[in-house]
Formats: sequence, structure tokens, C-alpha cells
Amino acid sequence: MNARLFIIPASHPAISAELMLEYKGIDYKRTDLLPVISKGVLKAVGFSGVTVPALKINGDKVQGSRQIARELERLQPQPPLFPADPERRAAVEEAERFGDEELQHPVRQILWWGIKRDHGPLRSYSEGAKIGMPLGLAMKTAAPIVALSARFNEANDENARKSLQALPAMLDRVDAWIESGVLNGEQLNAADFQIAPSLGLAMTLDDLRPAIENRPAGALAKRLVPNYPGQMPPVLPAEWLHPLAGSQRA
Ligand SMILES: N[C@@H](CCC(=O)N[C@@H](CS)C(=O)NCC(=O)O)C(=O)O
Repeated sequence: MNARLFIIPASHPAISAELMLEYKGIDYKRTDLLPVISKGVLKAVGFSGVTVPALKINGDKVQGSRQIARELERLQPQPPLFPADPERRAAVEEAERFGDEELQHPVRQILWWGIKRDHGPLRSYSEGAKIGMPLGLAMKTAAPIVALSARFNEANDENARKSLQALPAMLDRVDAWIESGVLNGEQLNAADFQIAPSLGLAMTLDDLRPAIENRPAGALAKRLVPNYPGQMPPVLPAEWLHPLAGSQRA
């Protein structure tokens, strides 16, 4: 198979796509893009949307982590990303939908809020990426990219705070899916690959890691993305973190 994946370093849905390609044993080449600039590049190479992950595979273009999951399953059914049993498949698809539509964006908004506040950690999220220029230089010119990304993702105070308030209930849902065997079973599935990177990215924030790492959701992230790139020292106002205080389950 001839596959090229377009990503932004440390993008959680892009890591979902990488994990699924690896799980399927499909060799691929990777093009690393800077946020914002990625939109123009994706258009230039013929994608209709402006987000990563974007995959060119055997001449076709597939965009979006869930669409990529289905295309990989179609092209190479083994090992499967979805259970054969219809009821179990429906449960996996619901967890996958939740990961994409409900969990991904709040984590993205919290991250960009933090990077907007302190550009310093940005470099750690790009470590090892090949963005076509030295990392040091890219970081010196990062201010407009950070400002635009924060604006594009509506990572303002109100939304960052709302995202933090929503996190405990979302972690409970992930734990419940793990306890009922929908997630983190012996046989991994598309929902595991969708959700674990969002948890992994959240755990790169020193402010959030304690609320996640010791619960089932944290175990899922450690299993699938033990070395998630990036690290952000404490940056969120203590008062905003109150909703997470009770969610450090052992
Ligand atoms: N829900 C979509 C989200 C894709 C998405 O929003 N990706 C972000 C990176 S995490 C992106 O490409 N943003 C454009 C930018 O940062 O300029 C998916 O799972 O594919």
C-alpha cells in the first residue's frame, strides 16, 4: 500500500491515525506540518478539508480520524478495528464518536489556552518532528501561529474553564467503558485508538495528569501512548482546577 499521512506534531487525532496504521501493519510516510500553515498545505495537495489527520492512500484522500479508521478497515480488515458482533460494534462506535465529538476539542482548547499563556512548552510538543526548518527558528516565529491557533480553536478563558468543568464527567464515562469491556480490552479497537491520544495529550499537562494517571482512563493512555510528546508545567489558575480535585481515583 502506498500511504502518506499529514499530521501536526502532537495532534491527538493525528496520533490516533498513526496508531491505527501501525496496528494494521501498514507502512506509511509522514508529512509534519505546523498548525495554521497546515491548512494551506492540505488545500494545496488536494484535500477538501483543512484539518489533520489527512491520509493519501493508494491515490485516495481520506480526512478525519473516524473516516480514516473506516478506510483502513475496508482496505485491510485484519486485525479488525471494530468488533464483528453488531451490539459490541455499536458500543465501540458510540465510544469512538464520544472521543471524536466530545473529548477531543475540550482537551485541544485547554492545551492552546496553556500555550497562549506560556509559549515555552510549545517546543516540547514538536520534539522529533520534521517541520522543514530548525525547531529553534520555528519557535522564534511561533507567536502568530499560537495566537491564530488559540483563536481558531476558541481557546479563551470561558471555554478553557468550561472544558475543565466537563472533564471529570468525561473521565467517568471512559472509566465506565473500560469497566464494561468496551475499551482497553485484550483486543484493541477504533475507540481505544480514538480516545487514548486525547487522554495522553491531557496528561502532558502537569495540571491535569494527577487527575487522570491513577484511574482506568490513565491506564489506557499509558498502554497506547506511553511517550506522548510534550510537557506543560502548571499554568492553569488553581481555581479553575477545583472541578478536577475529586476525580483522582485510585
Ligand atoms: N475531529 C477531527 C478533528 C481534526 C482537527 O481538528 N485537527 C486539528 C489538530 S488536533 C487541526 O488540524 N487543526 C488545524 C490547525 O491547527 O491549524 C478528527 O478527529 O479528525
